[in-house]
This record gives sequence, structure tokens and C-alpha cells, in this order.
Amino acid sequence: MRVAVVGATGMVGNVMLQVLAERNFPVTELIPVASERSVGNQIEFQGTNYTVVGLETAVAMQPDIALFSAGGDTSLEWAPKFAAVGTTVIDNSSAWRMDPTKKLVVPEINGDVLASEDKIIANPNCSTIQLVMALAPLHKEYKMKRVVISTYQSVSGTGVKAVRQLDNEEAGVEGEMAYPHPIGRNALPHCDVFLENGYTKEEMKLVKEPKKILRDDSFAVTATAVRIPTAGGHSEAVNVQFENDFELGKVRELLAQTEGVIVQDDVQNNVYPMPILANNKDEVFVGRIRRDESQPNTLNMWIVADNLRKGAATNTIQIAEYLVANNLVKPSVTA
Ligand code: A2P
Ligand code: 11C
Repeated sequence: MRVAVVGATGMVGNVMLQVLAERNFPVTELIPVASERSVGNQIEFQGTNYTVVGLETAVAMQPDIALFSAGGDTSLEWAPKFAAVGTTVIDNSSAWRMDPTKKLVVPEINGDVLASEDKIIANPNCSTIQLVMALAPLHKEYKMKRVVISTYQSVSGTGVKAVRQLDNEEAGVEGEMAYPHPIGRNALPHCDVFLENGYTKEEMKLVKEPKKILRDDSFAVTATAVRIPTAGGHSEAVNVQFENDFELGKVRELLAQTEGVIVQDDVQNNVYPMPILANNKDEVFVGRIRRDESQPNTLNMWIVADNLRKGAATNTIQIAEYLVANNLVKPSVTA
């Protein structure tokens, strides 16, 4: 496969390159793409140096697959141009996720919706992916009625500038601010922009995206998204009310049997998921599994994942793997 990585010099792009290499994705030619600032720079991938090109050059090269993580505006403008030359785009921005003509995919859950006609495929938001990985098996068994989520999101979700802000604050040096307030020793109830309804865009992604992925809008969701001074890894406190009652042992068993989910739940020994344990891992970690004693059929749990991996790069590449494995993308024959 000839694979373009759009945003190859960015935080997620960089992890995409690592994950492509680790998982031995069949890359015959890498096309690293970034802004004009980076064109001409070299990027090393599996022992070969590749030159960063601009978007127009990349479209002309007609890659088989383009993995996008260069912001929503770049995706809105350029994904259709790649699609028009036959490239299958997997987009990590929020640009296409809720477009009814585009698929929003977590391969373990709804990979089966993919077809060879899909030329622009959306990768869900990082906090959505880890959430639905844990909810999907429980929804299937007990049917969700209402989900209440509070997130504790790392600065890496915002990008390079925010990681630098935290580093600068910790080192006690002045620098550019990614957030309107200090993030060190602080918590900002503010992820992405505020919308007219008083929620943030991040909170509304958590409300809308799970329904599309689970192909069910019969359950209610509400969320509060909070940025905390962790460098990598998002955490979520999740309260789920089901139609049907459950046994905690069975809940743990269902989660433990779910591909891509690891249960870390042994409070006697202080075992529970934490961002530092999830760092650089592809799995979603679930713990603090307990009954909400304030009302029937309701569960509390704590979900942690590396937001740059399963939350972004890994899921994107798993979609590409699914397409290849099911013959939904075929390598073009080049001279
Ligand atoms: P560049 O490094 O040249 O600015 P991050 O989210 O970590 O800030 O990274 C964003 C990524 O998207 C970078 O690779 C960045 O390239 C790329 N990018 C940003 N704007 C554009 C654009 N207009 N065209 C192409 N790539 C872009
Ligand atoms: C965050 N979830 O941590 C965001 C980052 O919609 O893809 C990714 C934004 C998106 O702030």
C-alpha cells in the first residue's frame, strides 16, 4: 500500500508512523504530508528517509490510503480531493464524524459497516473511543438507558502547544499559552470550544458519537469534559444505568473477554487504571467497577486509555487494517 500520513510532523501523525511500523502495516511507500513550513524535511520510517511533501503534491501521487490528522479545516478541504483521485481517507478530525454519508468506526465494534465505496471514513474522538470500547459489550447484554461521563483529559489531546505550556509551567519558565489559564496544578472544565447550549464541543462529541457507533440512539448521554495536568492518557468516570439488572462478576467477565479491553480492578491491592500505566499501550483499561447504590441497575466504572494510541493513531490504523483484510482497499498497480 502507498500510504500518505497527512500531519506526519504532528503529535498524532508521529504516533501513526510508530504504529504503522510496529504493526507491520504493508507500507510499500510512505508519503509524509505536512504544512508548507515542513515541506522538504526528512522523516525516517522503517530505515528509509522520506521527504515531507505538501498536500497538492500528495494528491497528485494518488496514494491508496491517506491517514489524516492535520486539523478539521485541512480535512474538510483536502479529504474530498484525495477521495476524488481514488484514495481512501481515514480522518482523525471531527470534520466528517457526524456526516450521515460517512462511517464512524471503531473496528472491534462496527467495522462491519465499512464498504469499498467508503472513500472518507471518520475516526471517532479519543474520549469516545475508550468509552464505547467499554460500553459496547455491556450495552449488548444489559441495554443502556442513560450514561453520565466526567472526563479527566491530558494535555496531549490539545497538541504540541499545550504539552509545551505544561512543560514550561512545571519548569517555571514563561512561554506561549495554549489554554486561557494555567494548566499545572489546575483543572479546566473546558475541552475544545464552548457551544451555544453551554456545553463544550468535546462534551457534545461524547453525547453524539457513541449513538452513531453503537447504531442506537435509544439511550441518553450527558458529559462534563475536564482538562487536567497529565501529559498523556485520558481518564473517564462513567455512570451507566441499564434497563436490566447485572451481576458485578458477570460485568467484569464481559469486559475481560472484550478484545482490546483489560480489566484492572483489585482495590485491595490498589490496582486500578491510571494514565501512567496506559501510556504507550493500545488497550483500554477499566477498573473501579462497582454498583451505584443510589439507584437500581446502575454501574460506576473508571476507564483509561492512551489518547494518542487507541484514541487516535491505533484506531485509525486498525480501520486501515480492516479495509485491507476485507479487500475493501486494494493496492493500485504502479509502473
Ligand atoms: P506542520 O508541522 O508543518 O505545522 P499538532 O496537532 O501536533 O499540532 O500537528 C498538526 C499537524 O498538521 C502537523 O503535522 C502540521 O504540519 C499539520 N498541518 C497543520 N496545518 C496544515 C495545513 N494547512 N496543511 C498541511 N498540514 C498541516
Ligand atoms: C482532546 N479529544 O483531548 C480532544 C482531542 O475531536 O479529534 C481530539 C479532538 C478531536 O481535547
